Amino acid sequence: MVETVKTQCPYCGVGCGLEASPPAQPGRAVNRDKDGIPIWGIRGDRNHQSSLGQVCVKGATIGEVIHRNRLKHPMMRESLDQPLRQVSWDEALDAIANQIRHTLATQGPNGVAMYGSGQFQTEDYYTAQKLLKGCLGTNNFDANSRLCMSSAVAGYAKSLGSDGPPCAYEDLDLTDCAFLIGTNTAECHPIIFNRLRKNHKKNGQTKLIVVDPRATDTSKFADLHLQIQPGTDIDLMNGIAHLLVKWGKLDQTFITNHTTGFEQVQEIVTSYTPDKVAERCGITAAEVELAAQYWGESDRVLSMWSMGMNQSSEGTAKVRTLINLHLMTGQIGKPGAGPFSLTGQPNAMGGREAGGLAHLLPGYRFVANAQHRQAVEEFWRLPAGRISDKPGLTVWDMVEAMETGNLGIFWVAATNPAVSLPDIDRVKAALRKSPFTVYQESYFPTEMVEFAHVLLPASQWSEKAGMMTNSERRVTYCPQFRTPAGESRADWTVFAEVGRRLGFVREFAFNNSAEVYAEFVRLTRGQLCDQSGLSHNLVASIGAVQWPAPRGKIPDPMKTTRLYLDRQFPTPDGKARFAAYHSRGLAEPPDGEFPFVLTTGRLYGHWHTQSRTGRIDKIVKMHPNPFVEIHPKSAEKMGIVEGDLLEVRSRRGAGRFPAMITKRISPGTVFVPMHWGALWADQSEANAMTHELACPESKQPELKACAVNITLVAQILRKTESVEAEKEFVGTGKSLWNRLVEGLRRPI
Ligand SMILES: Nc1nc2c(c(=O)[nH]1)N[C@H]1C(S)=C(S)[C@@H](COP(=O)(O)OP(=O)(O)OC[C@H]3O[C@@H](n4cnc5c(=O)[nH]c(N)nc54)[C@H](O)[C@@H]3O)O[C@H]1N2
Ligand SMILES: Nc1nc2c(c(=O)[nH]1)N[C@H]1C(S)=C(S)[C@@H](COP(=O)(O)OP(=O)(O)OC[C@H]3O[C@@H](n4cnc5c(=O)[nH]c(N)nc54)[C@H](O)[C@@H]3O)O[C@H]1N2
Ligand code: SF4
Ligand SMILES: [Mo]
Repeated sequence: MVETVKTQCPYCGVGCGLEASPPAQPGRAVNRDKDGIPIWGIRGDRNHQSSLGQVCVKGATIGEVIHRNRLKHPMMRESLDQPLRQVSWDEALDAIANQIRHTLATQGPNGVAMYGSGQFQTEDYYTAQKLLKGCLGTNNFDANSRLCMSSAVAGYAKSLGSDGPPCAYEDLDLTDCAFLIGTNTAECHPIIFNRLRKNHKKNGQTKLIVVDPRATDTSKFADLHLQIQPGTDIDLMNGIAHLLVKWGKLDQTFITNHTTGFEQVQEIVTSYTPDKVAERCGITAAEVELAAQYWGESDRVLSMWSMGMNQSSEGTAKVRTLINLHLMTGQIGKPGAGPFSLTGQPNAMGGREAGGLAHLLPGYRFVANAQHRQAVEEFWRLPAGRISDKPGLTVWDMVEAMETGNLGIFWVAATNPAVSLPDIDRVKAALRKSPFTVYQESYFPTEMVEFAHVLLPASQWSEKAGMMTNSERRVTYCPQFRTPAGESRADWTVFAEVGRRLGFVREFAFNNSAEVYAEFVRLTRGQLCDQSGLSHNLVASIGAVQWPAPRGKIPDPMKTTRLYLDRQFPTPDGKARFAAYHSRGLAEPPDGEFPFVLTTGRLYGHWHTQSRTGRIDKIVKMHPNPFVEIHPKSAEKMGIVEGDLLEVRSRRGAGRFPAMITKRISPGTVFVPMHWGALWADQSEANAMTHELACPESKQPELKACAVNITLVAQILRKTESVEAEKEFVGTGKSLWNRLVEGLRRPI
């Protein structure tokens, strides 16, 4: 009899602990899905310190979808206009190894590129780094974290000396001022939000500030919602800094002993008077003052942020400006306080630890640092100089390299770039030019299938064993408890097998993922993200633990760790760095032709491109179709009523969405959710409109803002008309979405 197993939720970066129990339980009917197939039961793990038994709808329903619509066999084709044919693993792996050899011979190592994901386990990430950066000598490994956390990574590294969120979830209970900026925590990190709300409700003194151009389920509970214009975060934060300086609400001792560069910040913020800031941000001066007052008067300020900050052409500057506020008030390195990035994906943190971006190496090391390269080369027993000193291509560089014929192989795993990259029509055109694209995926179909020459079935969470690190640096062991679907294999085993076929037999002599992890942790020894004291066995037996977890000390899973309690930062002089920035505004501001700012983001039930959540009835019912949020004033001016079909057009492309008229959005802004790719709705892709312009420091694209115009393309029919129209579609086999769009609306 298989027992209940403990694991981590494979969706968001909260990293809730889950318990999975087998379909058959003594004394109970077998747990089955709607088609009668036995499924594992999922519930929260009360002993997991990150979530204490809580789960949201995504985690709770994961059991319903892990077996459905799976990609089961390798498939191949010579060109994209041919149908895919089923092939053996041998044939597929040989084809990949041959293409890599051919590319190395004709284009050199930089013709090889891999695009991975924060949904990898740490072992997948590590094996890929060793293959690309070590054995093949190219740093062309990037991950979807480029679209997600890279501004946070750059901001932490530049301001504090290293990546690594310093805080812990326990700080949610202890803070007396939570500053939530660019995060819809209630929908996207719900269990973190619940925990914060508990403190907020119980303790009347705790203040909750939300900075977001939209009113969201998060801002609903705020004591102060600053509904700023998109892209004005730096103005606001410099405005808060201005007042803190003016009011003398500074921690001078901290500034003097533990930081450098405060003078520049002090100078730059002098011009950020409340009136000026209020005007730029589209809020009132009193609101700016109140935010500064809450910040200045609180003993423990905890700021949290995600994509409204990171996905910006000045993402790193936003993050560093936020960290400035913490440094000037000494709000870091103590319980209940600190700058706390909320990680998007379940193991984007592990990815960063394993060096999973084009400029990183394992153990929070950098490609550009000669000592770091040498340490990793020696560890991997590679010849000196094998690791290139140049950062690899970021994912957008890879798109451009496909356009110019500079990639011989583009290898994609655990991400769906045919939906999630900006300027998606351009991306699709580039993918069509790629001579050889490998796509490693668990589900079938997804939008990316259309662009794959080789399709490899990936075992997913529950079918492979590995580690994931969540937002608070807690590492959870995720065991295998189900049989892999069809012929699917764990991602890391595929990378290792290709490595062996290319002659790197010693490098990839791993028998299982525990051995991969054991090797990886040795590379973290003495680094900030030290987890050399951890192993699969240890974490499986004692439960999830936070790093730092150095060798020689048995970590205590009940103990909370925080970074920088000693106020020593991992910079050469041990001090944190202030950074003074003026805002440069949006990369593509609205103008006469494109008068609205389009912002994009998430909904509570859906996960990204819907490969899983689009196949769960309960969630589809929750969020049945895409839409565009538009303010009543704008709608009225254009004669738009709720449900009308609108075309949202930017300089790059357009999509069509039913209007959702709401005061949640400000008049000059519209919002479209990112979840509907070509597979799930017709012409409703958020990324048809977005652009690739990115932060110069983090190379993270500004997915949160582009300029668009709006036209009315079809009016919603009155109720009686729509019932008739609905009848016409019965039995035509069209999707509910098509029926809605074609049947319930009259073209203009
Ligand atoms: N339900 C659900 N949860 C998820 C995910 C999911 O797909 N679905 N994905 C996970 C992942 S990978 C990520 S990265 C996180 C993302 O989590 P969040 O960042 O919380 O989610 P988003 O909806 O992308 O964006 C957050 C907010 O940024 C605001 N925003 C837009 N522009 C600006 C701006 O200029 N300034 C400010 N201050 N705010 C702005 C938007 O209005 C939006 O409400 O969620 C994770 N959790
Ligand atoms: N307009 C707009 N675009 C955005 C964003 C936005 O806010 N607005 N957000 C960006 C952000 S923050 C993110 S994180 C990205 C997310 O974008 P994507 O990474 O493209 O989204 P997912 O749908 O999560 O894709 C992950 C895929 O991996 C597959 N998969 C799951 N488990 C495994 C596994 O173990 N192995 C393999 N090989 N495959 C597996 C899933 O089935 C799924 O198809 O989108 C970005 N794009
Ligand atoms: S909050 Fe995130 S980690 Fe927790 S159950 Fe929901 S999706 Fe999973
Ligand atoms: Mo993300």
